[in-house]
Amino acid sequence: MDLLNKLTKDASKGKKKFAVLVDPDKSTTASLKKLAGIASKAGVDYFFFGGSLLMHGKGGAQISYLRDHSDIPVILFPGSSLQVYPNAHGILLLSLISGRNPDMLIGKHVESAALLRAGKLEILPTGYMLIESGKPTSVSYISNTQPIPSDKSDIAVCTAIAGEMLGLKLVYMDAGSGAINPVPGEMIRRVKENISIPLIVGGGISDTVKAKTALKAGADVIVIGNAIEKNPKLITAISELLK
Ligand code: 1GP
Repeated sequence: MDLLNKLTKDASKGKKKFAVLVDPDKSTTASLKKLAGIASKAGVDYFFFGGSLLMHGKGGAQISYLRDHSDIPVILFPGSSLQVYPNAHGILLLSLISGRNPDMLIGKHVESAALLRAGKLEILPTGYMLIESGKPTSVSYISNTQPIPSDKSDIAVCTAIAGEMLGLKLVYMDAGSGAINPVPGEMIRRVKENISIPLIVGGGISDTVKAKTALKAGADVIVIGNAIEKNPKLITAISELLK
C-alpha cells in the first residue's frame, strides 16, 4: 500500500481526509469492534494508532483486531519507540521539529532505523509541530519540549518550511490530545499557504464546527481521538462534513 503517494496526490487535488486516533491504553476489544464498525460504514480514511504512554502489551493484538474488522489502513502514531508494531500498514516517523530535544528530532529515529528498514511498515517522514493549547499537554511533558505559542504563526510557518526543506513529506500540527483549544485556523491557513506537502491537524477537535474550521483553513487530514472516545457517533457527522 502506497499511503504517502496517495495522500500527497489527494491533498494536491483538495481531497480531505479523516483519521481516527486510537489510543491503545483507552481501547478494549468491545470498543474497537464498535469503532471498526462505525468507522468502516462512515468511510474513515485512516486509523492513527498510538498514545503518550504504554500501560499494557496488547497493541499488536489490537491492530490485528482492527485489521480483521475493517479495511481502514492503520498508521502508527508512536508516542515512543516501544510503539513500533510491525503489523500496522505504516508509521508516521515523527521528528518533533517544534522542539529542541535532540532525542525527539533524531535520536529515537537512529535507535529504530535498522529495525524499521528491515520491516515492512511504510515510512511516512513527518515534521511534528506541537502548538500551545491552553494548558500543558501529555506530549509536551513527555517529550520535554515547549510548544509553539498559538499566536506566533510566523514561528509555525518557518518551522514548517524548514521541515519541508529538510525533506520531510508531511507536516502534523498538533495541539495535543484533549487540548482545550485546537490549533487556530489562522495559523493553519498561514502554514498551509507556505508549504506544498500535506498538512495534518489534530488535538482538541471536539465537534463539527472545530473540524470545519481546520478543514476550511487548509488541513488536508484532520485527526480526532478524545471526542470520538466519548461519542463514537461523531465519526459519522465528521465524515458527512468531508463529503
Ligand atoms: C492528538 O492530534 C491528536 O495527538 C488527537 O487529539 O484526542 O484531542 O482529538 P484529540
